[in-house]
Amino acid sequence: MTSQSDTIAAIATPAGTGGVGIIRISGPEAKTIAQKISNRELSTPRKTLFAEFRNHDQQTIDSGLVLYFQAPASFTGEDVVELQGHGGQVVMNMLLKEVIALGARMARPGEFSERAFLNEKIDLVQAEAIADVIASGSEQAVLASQRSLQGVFSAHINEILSLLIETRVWVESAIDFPEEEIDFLSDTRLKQQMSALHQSLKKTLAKTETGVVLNKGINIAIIGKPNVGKSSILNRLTENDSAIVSDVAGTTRDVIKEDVVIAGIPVRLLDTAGIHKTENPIEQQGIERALQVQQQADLVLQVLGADDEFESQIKPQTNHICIINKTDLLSNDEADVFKSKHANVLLVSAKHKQGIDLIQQAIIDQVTSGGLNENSFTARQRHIQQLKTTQYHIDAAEQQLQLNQGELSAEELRLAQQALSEITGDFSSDDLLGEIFSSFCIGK
Ligand SMILES: Nc1nc2c(ncn2[C@@H]2O[C@H](COP(=O)(O)OP(=O)(O)O)[C@@H](O)[C@H]2O)c(=O)[nH]1
Ligand SMILES: [Mg+2]
Repeated sequence: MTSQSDTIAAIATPAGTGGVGIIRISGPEAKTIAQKISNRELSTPRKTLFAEFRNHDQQTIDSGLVLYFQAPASFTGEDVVELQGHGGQVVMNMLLKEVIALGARMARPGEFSERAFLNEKIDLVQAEAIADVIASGSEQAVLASQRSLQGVFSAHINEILSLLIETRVWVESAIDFPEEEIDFLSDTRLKQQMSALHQSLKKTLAKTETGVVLNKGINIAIIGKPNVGKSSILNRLTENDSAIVSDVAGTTRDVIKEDVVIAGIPVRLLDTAGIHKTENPIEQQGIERALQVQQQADLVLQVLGADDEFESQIKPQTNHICIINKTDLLSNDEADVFKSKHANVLLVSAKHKQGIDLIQQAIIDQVTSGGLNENSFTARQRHIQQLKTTQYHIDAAEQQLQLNQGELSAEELRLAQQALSEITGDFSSDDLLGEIFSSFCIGK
């Protein structure tokens, strides 16, 4: 970790041209540097001043607003100044060069957020949420990442953490007072506590999994034989004619990618070549790609045609949604009989726009536990891993408790707490922090 006694600066607005460009400076020299450049006294924090920004030769480089936040009441917890000038690459770079010449150094990606974390303005989950807000792929993802930023996800973690600490204290005191150990450890209240911990963890894990889906989005592959209507289904889901639909088998060869938002979840749909035996080398390549896409997808829409021997082809698989298309070719009786036998298979007619809502609902059901709501937050794969490790150690602690092994149980609980604390960053290595913040953009 670098020392925080230096002053960092970066262009906080995106590269390119725009009406306004912002340079952000944070650290002990921020105020002095900004005063020199603007030739203004920054005596009142949060007061907006208009100023000319001058270089060392007193030439005017730009003009704009100066905004000063006094430590600790700033984003980073340090003195922060924003110079808001004109949004041109060259003028911004000239201004930044001047700031650097006056004693600041270029900020690394994510360094402002990292300082906010190190100064305990935000926890690690909140810092990650800042990057997630910026990268959000749907309106729901924006709202959910704002909730993470406001601490909704952290509150879930802290709740489990306090349950866990309570349990630890309980078990540790049983070890410290061995004459009472038997009673302590076999106490039904301790068992209840353990089960409350389990429940709480399980609930949070499910919500976190939904949070990752919202954050990262999902890939869905549309797979099936030629001519069953895969491309037609893609077009219905995207509500435009992205893929060529034709009664000529083998029309789709390349993988067609379309991004849509389904009930708030950013989805990448992948339409593929129909899978069958063929001598055509181009089609063969397409089929190979289709199989690859199928393997890598988070979810597969397995499409069968109602004009084919479809019933024998239904093979329930995890992460698969089975769809019978062209059901306009079935009689009502045929459809009813089929439905009574296969409740989980969707009957659809892409041609008549029927059942598309069923596909959307099935997707949501598969990837979220109970859909999205106003409590959903965003999360990352890292959080799921830590929660699973926590769960593993709590399971082990429970087993040791059943064997009356107080010390081993206490050790497992300690490891569980450590794993959980890595989520919010109460306990974290420099490596982890480096990995997280280096993926941020510059100036954030
Ligand atoms: N009757 C009927 N025909 C359909 C339906 N969906 C697609 N088709 C037709 O089936 C043929 C193949 O469709 P396409 O989407 O290209 O299938 P793909 O090869 O699986 O991508 C086209 O002639 C479509 O018009 C449907 O729901 N009902
Ligand atoms: Mg096709």
